[in-house]
Amino acid sequence: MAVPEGNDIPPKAEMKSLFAPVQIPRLPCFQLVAIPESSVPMRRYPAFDPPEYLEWSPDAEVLEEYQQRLDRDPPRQAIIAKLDRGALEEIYVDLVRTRLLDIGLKRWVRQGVISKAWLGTGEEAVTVGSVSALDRSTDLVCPMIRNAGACHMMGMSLADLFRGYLATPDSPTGGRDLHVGQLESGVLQPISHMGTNVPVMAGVALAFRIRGEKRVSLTWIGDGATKSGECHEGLNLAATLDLPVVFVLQDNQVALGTPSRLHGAGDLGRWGEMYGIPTWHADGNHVLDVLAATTLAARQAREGRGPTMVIARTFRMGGHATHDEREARQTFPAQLFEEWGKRDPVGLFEEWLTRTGIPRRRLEELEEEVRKAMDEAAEEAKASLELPVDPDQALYPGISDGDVMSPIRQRPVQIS
Ligand SMILES: Cc1ncc(C[n+]2csc(CCOP(=O)(O)OP(=O)(O)O)c2C)c(N)n1
Ligand SMILES: [Mg+2]
Repeated sequence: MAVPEGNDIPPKAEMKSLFAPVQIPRLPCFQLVAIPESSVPMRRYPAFDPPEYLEWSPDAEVLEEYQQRLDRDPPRQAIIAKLDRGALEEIYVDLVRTRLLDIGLKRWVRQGVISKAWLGTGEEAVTVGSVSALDRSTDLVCPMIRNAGACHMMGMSLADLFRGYLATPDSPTGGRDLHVGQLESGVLQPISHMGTNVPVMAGVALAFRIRGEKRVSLTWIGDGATKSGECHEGLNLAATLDLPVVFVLQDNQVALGTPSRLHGAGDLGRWGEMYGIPTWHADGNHVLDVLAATTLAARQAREGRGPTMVIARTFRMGGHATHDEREARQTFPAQLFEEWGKRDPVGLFEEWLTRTGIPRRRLEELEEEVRKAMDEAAEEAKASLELPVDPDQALYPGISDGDVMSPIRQRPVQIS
């Protein structure tokens, strides 16, 4: 898709002032370098970004906390120290791609191409960090609405993700559902009902164990979803049977229009304990911290020592979906948006990378590549709108024949 003419996507502005120098202890693997005077921040999109991101510049205190988070924890630090430049750049690309997918969808909503989109702006690090910790050639994930990044990270095409929204006949679900997945890529298609994916992913983990495979399954659970009966049942099952599954509790402090303090009592941070599930806490806006915590959690699950949990606290910077952004901003005090706005997971990681010596122009280059790929994928998906929809195609081949369900053994759902 061509970038729209006009002033909604301005050229990169020069950074007005560089932030105050911060004393950051050196990681063993990285040579910290002075930030070049000519550095420019990541491209911002005034028509689509949360207001707190528009004039984003790194906050010295937040940045220091970002570094110290790893320094305080030697096992996590060791995991991060092993990431080479290629791996770090890949994580950056995954973060930017996840952000730009949201922006592409939001643009479509504005243009009337689709009526609504469920986005994960501000929460990208939870998804990108946890998927980066997996063995993507064998493990299996079940993403929720804020985890679209998992789909492209596992290998689904961006065009297919756009097609999911367009419900075209060639979309991953044949146009039947915007919750998409692709088993060949290790992505189990979720269903909308909150909490139901927890017992399903416990079942997937049970299948891995019965087959004697060293694979893990992973799913994300929203703070709101923790209140569902299925979620409780699934966690209990996984814990009782010691299944190799990782649960990432994505606590964005809100469920639809209800802040978490109103939808639950007690300390969500101790939630895993209730089931006897070992838990790692992570800063949900810190992609490396989530990556390191999930690596430790997945390692333990893969060793056959039962399910594990990562609790990642973050904040939803937008609405539940594009339709309620205004209400969402009224749900919490403006100050909270300001505080979490300073913790833009993409901006913070970009700053961290430049301090490890990756030139900012390299990051710009990567961002530009992602932006182009995103535009092309959106265009490619739109071309699928030309495909005729077969009126009989409302049936899942192999799942149902007319309105009669096929016997379970004839259904095509197979995890290879
Ligand atoms: C069983 C069930 N009840 C209600 C809904 C409607 N619903 C969709 S998302 C959502 C809130 C989810 O909150 P949370 O689990 O915190 O995830 P988040 O949207 O914050 O990522 C609700 C109530 C649903 N999908 N399923
Ligand atoms: Mg939530």
